[in-house]
Amino acid sequence: MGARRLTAEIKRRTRTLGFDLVGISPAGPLPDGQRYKDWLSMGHAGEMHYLERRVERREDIRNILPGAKSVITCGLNYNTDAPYSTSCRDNKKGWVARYAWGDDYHDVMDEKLSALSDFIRAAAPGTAEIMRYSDTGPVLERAHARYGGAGWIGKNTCLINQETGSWIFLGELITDLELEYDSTVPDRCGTCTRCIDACPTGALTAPYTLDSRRCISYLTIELKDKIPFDLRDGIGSNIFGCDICQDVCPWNRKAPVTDEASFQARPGLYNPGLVAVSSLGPDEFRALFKGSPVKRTKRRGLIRNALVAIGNSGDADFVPVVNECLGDEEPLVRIHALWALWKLEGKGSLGALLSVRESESDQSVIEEIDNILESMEKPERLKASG
Ligand code: B12
Ligand code: SF4
Ligand code: SF4
Repeated sequence: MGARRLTAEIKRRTRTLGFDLVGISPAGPLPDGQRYKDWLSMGHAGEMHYLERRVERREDIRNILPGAKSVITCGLNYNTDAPYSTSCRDNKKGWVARYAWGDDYHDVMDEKLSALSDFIRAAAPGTAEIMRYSDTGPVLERAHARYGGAGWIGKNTCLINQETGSWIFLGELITDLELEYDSTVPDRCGTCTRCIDACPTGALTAPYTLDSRRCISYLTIELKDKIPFDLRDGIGSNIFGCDICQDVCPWNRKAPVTDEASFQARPGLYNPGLVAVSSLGPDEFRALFKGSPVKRTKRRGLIRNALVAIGNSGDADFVPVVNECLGDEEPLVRIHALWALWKLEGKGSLGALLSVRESESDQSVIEEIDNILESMEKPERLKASG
């Protein structure tokens, strides 16, 4: 089969498999490699040290598959018809990012990419190699998607497609097959800066530049340790990931809704109650998040995040659940419970803080108390704590 016919057949198959986007680009050195290295050297990857490894593979995909000729990028819509985070204002609830409401996309994407790979092998019997990735390897997925014409990179750094918006997962097949290639599409951000203006932690430090160390998605999912003191206020009610810079994007205003059943919100994951999340025991956590992206934070990380949201709620009804968390076996939970208590009660929390300081043996928790006590001395911090 010739390259033209094979390309058409592959694209047709991506549609029947349920993919919403497809774009094919030639394998080879990416002009974006330098951008990537600059990003790393600015420290923007934070603690995600795996991003510093195998840079040469990200720069040129042929270092993953020698002899690769084509990258077939596939996109899968995960948007549902539930309202955006920017319209949910109930301070008793936390926000889980849209991408994490249903089943883990890595599994869903892998199944479809594997089926596409089987199809290509059958259609082109001489094909030696096909490799597949979806957030599972050293591949600059957005860059390949852009070169395959699947969309442009927005100022929020997401891949945006004119028809489908940016609620799209990416995955790709790398193959030694020669195919017909798509052209890039123009950047349609224009003069808009909504995402930059709306980011509550200033993570979009410039158009097209994201500093992970300030991004709520990083702070609530990737960061395993305590959340930096001064960034907690900006996290608002986000307890797993963040959708704000996509919620405000005009290209998502009319984003189509997916018919992928596995991305529909599981019960309890759309805008969950903060009391319920902070009270999860280890077994409940495991059962609720089996096969869900949320399991990545582990129980202690999710409760850490919920306590930050509670601290930001300004709602004293949460004090009993915060007090429960002060007795949690995980120091990470105790640290953020102390902070939440301070945020909810201001100077009224002083007695509790001092009494915990007497009995606490974990150094990181003691440090947190000292930080809070120091902040109490500063009137501007006190004001912020309500
Ligand atoms: C590390 C990582 C993160 C980090 C850093 C994100 C970032 N913006 O760099 C954190 C934890 C913050 C994160 C957050 C999210 N992530 Co993430 N993440 C990744 C991961 C693993 C690597 C990305 C990376 O290498 N970043 C470093 C930067 C420098 O690279 P880059 O963003 O890919 O940009 C390159 C090109 O796009 C190009 N480029 C960038 N800007 C421009 C501008 C111009 C003009 C040009 C010409 C080129 C260009 O050059 C860059 C360097 O080569 C990818 C999977 C993968 N393997 O690619 C998923 C991925 C990017 N994440 C994804 C998702 C869904 C998210 C979240 C929406 C999840 C959430 N709701 O919380 C947020 C979105 C936050 C945001 N605004 O980006 C999707 C994005 C899909 C899409 N439509 O864009 C990916 C592709 C996973 C997937 N397979 O679907 N993520
Ligand atoms: S995901 Fe949230 S914190 Fe991260 S850049 Fe977008 S708006 Fe900012
Ligand atoms: S909000 Fe505006 S600037 Fe940001 S990605 Fe969307 S169109 Fe581009």
